[in-house]
Amino acid sequence: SIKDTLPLEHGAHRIGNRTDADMTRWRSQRLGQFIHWGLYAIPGGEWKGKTYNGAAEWIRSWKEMPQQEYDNLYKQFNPVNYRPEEWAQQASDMGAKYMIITTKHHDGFCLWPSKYSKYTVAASPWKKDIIGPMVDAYNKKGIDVYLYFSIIDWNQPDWRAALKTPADAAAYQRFKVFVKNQLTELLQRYPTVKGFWFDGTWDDSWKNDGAFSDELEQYLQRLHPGLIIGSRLRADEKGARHFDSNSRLMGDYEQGWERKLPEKSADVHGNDWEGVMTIPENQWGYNAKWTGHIKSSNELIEMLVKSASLGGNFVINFGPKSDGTFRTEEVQRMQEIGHWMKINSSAIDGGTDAGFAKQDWGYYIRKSGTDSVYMVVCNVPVSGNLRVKLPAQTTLANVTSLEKNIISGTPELIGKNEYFIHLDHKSQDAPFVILLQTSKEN
Ligand code: JFZ
Repeated sequence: SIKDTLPLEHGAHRIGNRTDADMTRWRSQRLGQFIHWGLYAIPGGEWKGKTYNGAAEWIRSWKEMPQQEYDNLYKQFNPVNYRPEEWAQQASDMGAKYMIITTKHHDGFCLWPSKYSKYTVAASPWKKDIIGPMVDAYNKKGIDVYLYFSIIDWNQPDWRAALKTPADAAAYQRFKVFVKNQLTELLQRYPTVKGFWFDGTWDDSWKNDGAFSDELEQYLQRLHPGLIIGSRLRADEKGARHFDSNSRLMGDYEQGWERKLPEKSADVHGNDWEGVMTIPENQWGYNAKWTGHIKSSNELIEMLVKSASLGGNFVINFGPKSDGTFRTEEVQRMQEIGHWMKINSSAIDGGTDAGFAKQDWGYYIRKSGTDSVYMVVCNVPVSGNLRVKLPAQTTLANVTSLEKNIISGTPELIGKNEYFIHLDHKSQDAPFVILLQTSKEN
């Protein structure tokens, strides 16, 4: 419920979604790859034979892990099997159109040789930049790169979660200059990047400084026109995050969908949005022991489909090992999703909400701006009859399946604007797609 009652200096600066070419491109991409890679891949959720139960990239905050020992892990960072061209090939084969890489997670370790920090790859045995070759390799495959950047920085003495004293305020002032310097440096070093994926913005120090997040966002977008920044960077002057105190989205898309997805169209208020998803329950960085439920490729495909059907992007996270290779479970999912995308990606690319009444068999996805509506069938009814109810004044011009031998005969008219599509083969091992060409009745 948008109420424009409060005058805000640092609230949303735009009503509705961006319509420029960069954002239109982002909106058409729909499938992304997230990569969490850093020093946390070295312990991989274990320290001195003990297993950490939290997310692997948070192991530094575990009481069993001496922080000094964690901070010295940079002396072991040496991913001798890092092949960015292979990463990019795998991502491309999966069907990812963009990727997000952790340039710096909460621990502060920089995967690029930042001139503003000593705590970088340059000080590690690896010595070399990780980010530059990655950006080049992915771009060569036509994949856009976004830079994850944590505002929380456990390595910077000036970083504060809260400002309790004038000394804290002075330190944080210096920290903000440092943040701005690092972000400027990243854009200067990697000019082809399409945006930043900010994180670690929930502390009081940050959210009580809406003016700074506002100025920073505007500064970055002046420096790099078209740059895409999600809502997680921002707070307004009253400390409201993502949405300002008048309930308007700040930033370019809603960035709060984290290991959960919207259920229905009303949940996203017409805003651009992106969901980020882990394969296990809650592990972003590499954890040697995955426990709990591990999502299958079909589950991830269904989430991708659901996201596209609700006008959002879906980003699957991977946590490479410290040597620079991916665990087999992740490789397998990339390949299986890629296999599915090779047949069905036309249902995903440029997909958006079709505006049709939801049916139990799955999801409708409209190719944005067209009369093509894809039915992605995830739950096959035992009757073999897929119910399709068209909106008023719409007729069915053509029905085809993307894979052969799925539909039997022609659709059966069973009521006004309502059909059964009969299936030939009821048993399927993955979601399958039927394309409806619709037209408006005169
Ligand atoms: C953050 C990080 O702490 C985590 O390590 C990972 O990088 C993830 C992508 O982002 O974790 C969050 C941030 C926000 C929410 C949950 C976890 N949230 O809004 O629910």
